[in-house]
Amino acid sequence: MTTLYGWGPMFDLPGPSPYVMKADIQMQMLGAPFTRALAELDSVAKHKAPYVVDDGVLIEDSTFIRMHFERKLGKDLDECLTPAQRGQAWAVERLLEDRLGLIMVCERWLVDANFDKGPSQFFADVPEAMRAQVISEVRGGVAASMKGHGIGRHSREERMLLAERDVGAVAAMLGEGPFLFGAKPTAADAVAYGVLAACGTPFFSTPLVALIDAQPNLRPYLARMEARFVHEAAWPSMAA
Ligand SMILES: N[C@@H](CCC(=O)N[C@@H](CS)C(=O)NCC(=O)O)C(=O)O
Repeated sequence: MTTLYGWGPMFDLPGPSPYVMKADIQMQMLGAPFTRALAELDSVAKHKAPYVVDDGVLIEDSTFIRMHFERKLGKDLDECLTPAQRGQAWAVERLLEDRLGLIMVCERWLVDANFDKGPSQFFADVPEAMRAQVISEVRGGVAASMKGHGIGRHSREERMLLAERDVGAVAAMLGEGPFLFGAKPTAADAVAYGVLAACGTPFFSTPLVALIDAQPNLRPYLARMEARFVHEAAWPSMAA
C-alpha cells in the first residue's frame, strides 16, 4: 500500500505546495497506485511534505520519491529525452524549485496581506492564546531562511526582475509545446506545473501573476497539465 502525504486544494490551487503537486503528478505519470492523506509534519524527520509511505518504507522529499518509484517500477520519466535534454530538464527543475519557487514563498510569507489570507490558515489549529507567538516564530524562521539563501536580501522589485527572467526562460523552453520537451509530458513538466501554478494563482496579490499572464503559452500549458493530472476530489478534506 502506498500513501502520498501532503495537502489538498487551497489558494485556488490543487494544493498549496508545488512539491506535493509535483510528486502527485509524477506518481501518476509512473502509474504507481496510491492514496492521498494529510501530512503530519511532526511525524517525519525532515519535517516537510511531500512524503510517501510505501509498504511501510518512508521516503521524504519529492525528488527521492520520484527516484524510489522509478527504481521500484523499472521506469524512467525522462526515457524519451536525449542526454542534452536530460541536462536541460534537470537545470530547469533547479531554476523552478530553487529560485522561482523561493520567490513565490517570499510573496506568500513576507507580504503581510498575502500571509494573512494564505499561510496564516496553516495555524488555525494552534490554540488562540499562543497563535500570534507561534506565527511570529515560524514567519520569522521563513524570513531568516530566505535571508540565509540570499533571495530574501533583495527588494521585492529586484526579486521580480529575477522572476521575470525565470518565467521567460521556462516559457521560451516550452515554446509551442504542448509540453516542455514535446508531445509527451516528462518529469520536468510536473515540476513546472507545481511552481508556475503556485506563482500564477490569482488568490494572492503578487506581480508573479502578471508575469505568468505575460507569456501567452503558459496558461494554456497549465490548463493542459490540469486536464491530465489534477484530481482535486482525491484529497481528504483539510478540515477532517
Ligand atoms: N525539497 C523538498 C521541499 C519540500 C517543502 O519545502 N515542503 C514545504 C511545503 S511547500 C514544507 O513541508 N514545509 C514545512 C516546513 O518547512 O516546516 C521536496 O522537494 O519535497
